[in-house]
Amino acid sequence: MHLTQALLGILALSFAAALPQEPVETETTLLPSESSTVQSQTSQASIPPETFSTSTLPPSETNTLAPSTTSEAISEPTTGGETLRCSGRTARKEVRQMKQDGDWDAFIGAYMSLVSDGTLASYVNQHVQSWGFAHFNAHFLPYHRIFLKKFEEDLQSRGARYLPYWDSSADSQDLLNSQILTAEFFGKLASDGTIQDGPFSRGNYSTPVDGLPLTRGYKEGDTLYAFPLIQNAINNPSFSGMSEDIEYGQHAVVHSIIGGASGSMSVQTSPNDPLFFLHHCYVDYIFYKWQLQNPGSPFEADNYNLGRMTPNEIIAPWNVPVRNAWTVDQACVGYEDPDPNVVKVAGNGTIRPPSNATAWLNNAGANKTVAKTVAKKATENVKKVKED
Ligand SMILES: [Cu+2]
Repeated sequence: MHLTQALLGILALSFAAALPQEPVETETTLLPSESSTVQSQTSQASIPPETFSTSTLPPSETNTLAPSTTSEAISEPTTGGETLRCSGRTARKEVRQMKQDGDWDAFIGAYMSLVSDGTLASYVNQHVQSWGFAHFNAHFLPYHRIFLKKFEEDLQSRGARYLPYWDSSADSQDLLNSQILTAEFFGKLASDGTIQDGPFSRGNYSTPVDGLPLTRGYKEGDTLYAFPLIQNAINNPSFSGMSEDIEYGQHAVVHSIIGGASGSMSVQTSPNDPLFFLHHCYVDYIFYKWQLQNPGSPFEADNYNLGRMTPNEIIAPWNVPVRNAWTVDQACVGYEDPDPNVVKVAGNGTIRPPSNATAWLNNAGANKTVAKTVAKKATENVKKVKED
C-alpha cells in the first residue's frame, strides 16, 4: 500500500514536471460538463431540439456498426463506462454555414465564457497530459472525438448550438485569401505573427494557459489537403491505414501551416488556438465519412505505432471507454456535408501537393519514416487525381 502511494506520488510529480506552469487539476475541475451545476444548466429548453435527418444518420449504420464492432480477437466485456449524452445533439455544420444560420454569435459567446472561467485552459492541459495516449497510435481518432464531444457539451451548456467544423480542404489552394482567416471569423495575420483583427486578435484574446497573444505562421504559397486527397484516405478500408494517413497527412499539415515553425497550433498546447477545435472537428468529420463508407468495419485493435487499442480502455479523464467513441451513434456525433454554395472551394479544381508538415510533426515527436511515406503518397495521389 505504501508502495502504491509512493508510485502515485511519483506519477503526480512527473505530471507536475511536464506542466510546470499549472498544477495537476482535480477531476472535478477537468470535468466541467459533468458537474451537477453545469448539468442542471444544460436543459433541453436551452438547446433547440434538432434531430438528424435520415440522410445524415442512416438507420442501417447503427445496426451494422454498433455491437458488431468488437471482433472475436478481443474478448473483453462490452458494457459499462460512460454512455455519451445524445439528448440535444445537433448535426455539426461548417462554420460558414453556422454564420449564415445565425448561430455564430452564440458560439463565440459560449467559447469566450469557457475561456474566462478557466474551462478552456483545462482542455489545453488535458491535451498535453494525454499526449502520448492520444497521438501517433490508433487512439488518435477516438480520443479526439471524445475530447470534442465533451467540449461541445460545455459550449452547449453556455448557449452554443454545436461545435462547427472548418472545411480546410475548401481553402486548401488559396489559404491566404480564406474567409476563415479574416476579422469575420478567426482573424487576419499581422506581420509579427499575432492576429490583427476579429474576436481572437491581440488585445481581445490571449491563450488560456499562458496568457500570451495567439500566434500563427502561414505564408504565401502554403497549401493544405484538397478534398480528393482526403477522399483517397477515406477509401482505405483499413482503419489504421486511414487513421495514419489522416493524422500524419491532412491533420498534421493544417497544424504545421497554420502554426508555422512555433505558433500556437504547432505545439502540444494547440487547443489554445480556437482553430484547433474546428480543425479537429473536420478531422472527426473525415472519420465519420470513413465510417459511413465502411459500415460494419470491426473494432480494429491494430495499431500503427505503439501497443494495441482495446475496447475497454478508458479515455481519461472521462470515464469513456474507447468502444463508446467507435461508432458515430455511440459517440452521438453527426455531420452535415458542407454546402458548396456557402463553402466555396478555392482554386477552380486545381490540386497542388500539400505543404510540408514538418513543424508540427517535429514538435510532436512523430515517426519521421512514417511522415515521409505519407508525404510521398500525397504527392503521388495528386498526380493520380489529376489523371482521373
Ligand atoms: Cu491532439
